[in-house]
Amino acid sequence: MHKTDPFTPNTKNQAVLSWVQEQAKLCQPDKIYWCNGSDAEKEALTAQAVKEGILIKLNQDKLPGCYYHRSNPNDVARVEQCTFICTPSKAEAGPTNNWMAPADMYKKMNALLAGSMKGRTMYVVPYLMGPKGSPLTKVGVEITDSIYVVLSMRVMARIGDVAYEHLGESDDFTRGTHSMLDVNPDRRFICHFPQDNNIISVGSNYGGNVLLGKKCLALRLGSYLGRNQGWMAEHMLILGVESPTGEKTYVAAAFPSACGKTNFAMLIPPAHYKGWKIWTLGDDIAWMRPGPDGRLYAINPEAGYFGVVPGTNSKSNPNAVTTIQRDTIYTNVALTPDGDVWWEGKDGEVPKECLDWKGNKWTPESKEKAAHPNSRFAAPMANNPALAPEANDPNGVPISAIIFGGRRATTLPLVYQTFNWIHGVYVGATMGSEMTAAAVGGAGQVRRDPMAMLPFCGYDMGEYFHHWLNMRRDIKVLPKIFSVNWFRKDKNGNFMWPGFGENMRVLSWIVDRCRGRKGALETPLGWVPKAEDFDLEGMKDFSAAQFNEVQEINSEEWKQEIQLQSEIFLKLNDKMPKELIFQRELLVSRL
Ligand code: GTP
Ligand code: SPV
Ligand code: MN
Repeated sequence: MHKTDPFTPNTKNQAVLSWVQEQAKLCQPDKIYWCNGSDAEKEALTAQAVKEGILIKLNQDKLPGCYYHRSNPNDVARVEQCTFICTPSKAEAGPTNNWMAPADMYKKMNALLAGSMKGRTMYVVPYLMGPKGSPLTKVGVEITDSIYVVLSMRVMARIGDVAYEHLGESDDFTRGTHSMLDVNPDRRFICHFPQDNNIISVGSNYGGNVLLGKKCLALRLGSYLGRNQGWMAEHMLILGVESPTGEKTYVAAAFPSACGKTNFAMLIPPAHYKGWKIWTLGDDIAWMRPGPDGRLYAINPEAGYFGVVPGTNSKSNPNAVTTIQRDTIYTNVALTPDGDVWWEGKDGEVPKECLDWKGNKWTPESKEKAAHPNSRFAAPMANNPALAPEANDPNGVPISAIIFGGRRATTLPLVYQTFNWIHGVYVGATMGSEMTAAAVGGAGQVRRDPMAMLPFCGYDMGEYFHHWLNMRRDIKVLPKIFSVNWFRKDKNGNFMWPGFGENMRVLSWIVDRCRGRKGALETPLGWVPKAEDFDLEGMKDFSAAQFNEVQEINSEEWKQEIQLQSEIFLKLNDKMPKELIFQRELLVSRL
């Protein structure tokens, strides 16, 4: 709808209008700003954010359209302890989620939100999760008092009038209310009300807690809706592998937070893969449903990347380096005197002096890191040189392989293929990973993170496993399921596998397996590549003997691993599908 000033509503949708009025009555903002997603709006809001000191304009010659943000130092990652699933019964949220009864949580949130936007502007951000015209696409409206959230949302989602057009007169949209309050960890809550299609987030201004289309809608509410409606919302990247003859194979992969999805989705193959090309569909979230031909089709509901910055360089991820050269919001990296950004693991020289992520003077002698380990970029996917043209296809792409991978220093080999769908679900359900800086607390500890969804499943995890098993009936052409581990270490604590672009070698074997082109060896875990089938060409520092080491299956370690899996079996006890209990027994007997 055409509008002349941002302070008059730009929609006639009654449900949106009355809900916004209700929230305004509660939060009492000075003004209500109705976002339409235009470029003029971006310019105006960016200028406002710079004026208020929320964003710092970076060197526009080096980084056109790029801005810098420092968060409150107490607010740098997701907060799982403060994340709640508010279903009528505790059982519905399950034993792996924090729970509070909806009425109690609404009461608590309303008390915190009351008058919270006095002296502030309330921004109304309509957005789409998914490409225009897709049957999976969802409409959300986020209310926020953070201009940083508005500007990040316009990178991460398709915002503005396009969402109101999709919504029409319907009241079927996800309501999301966000207020930073005073950014105090004691008043930080990320609350989901699946039955009401509602999200309330207070006390934070960090991505995963406040960009409500992302983890809150696309994963927590999405997984809940998907179970009821027969589709899947997953913490997965989506990529396409194109062969020299133009054959395309699509792969989805679930790795926990900060375990390599963005890097894998943007992979550039080693030099001798002439004519091979990897296309990025998505780097964090996949929505998947069975298509009319019985295959499993995936879309990426997002429109941008909210990626881990440290370690990004032209060796590890050249496509990301290009992607974040323009129109990017950097959060919690270091700032150099010439208005450039810096982080540990960046190309080029270490700056002699800069300001660290807290704004303090930093030199190479400093003990602390210049960039926070969970510093992030928000960049539009359109900047990615490897963006697949199909990324905007409303039908999505047919998935041939699903990969599960964690961060494991021991035990887990580089790659194996599961025997079938049920076995694959077991491998996903029991996967473990070392915790990372993407969530507050516990970094480095191995924990069970089923399908990389432990922090993101919006209902009982045991029911979620049942849903995975049930999907087998609706998907006629089942994707093959694989396990990978890029992070195995040797005795000296060094990664055994070079990773990054070299992961193409693993991907290439996976594609060949999906297309029935390569044989494999049966092991107790599953199918592994025969030595002669695994491409080591051109790897100067990696021998066939090293390949055997990184593939080693150590039965002592596996006995311990099965013990560790008890963590999830005991926690979910009566909800654990019997198929998975049997799979565990089968693994024990094979070992
Ligand atoms: P979220 O955005 O938190 O969901 O994370 P992500 O899964 O997209 O993780 P990302 O690709 O950003 O990688 C996070 C960290 O893993 C970075 O520090 C990378 O350098 C490291 N990493 C990624 N791929 C590899 C790899 O193949 N080998 C090794 N050793 N490290 C990797
Ligand atoms: C993750 O933690 O898995 C992320 C970053 O992708 S955030 O969006 O902050 O959750
Ligand atoms: Mn993620």
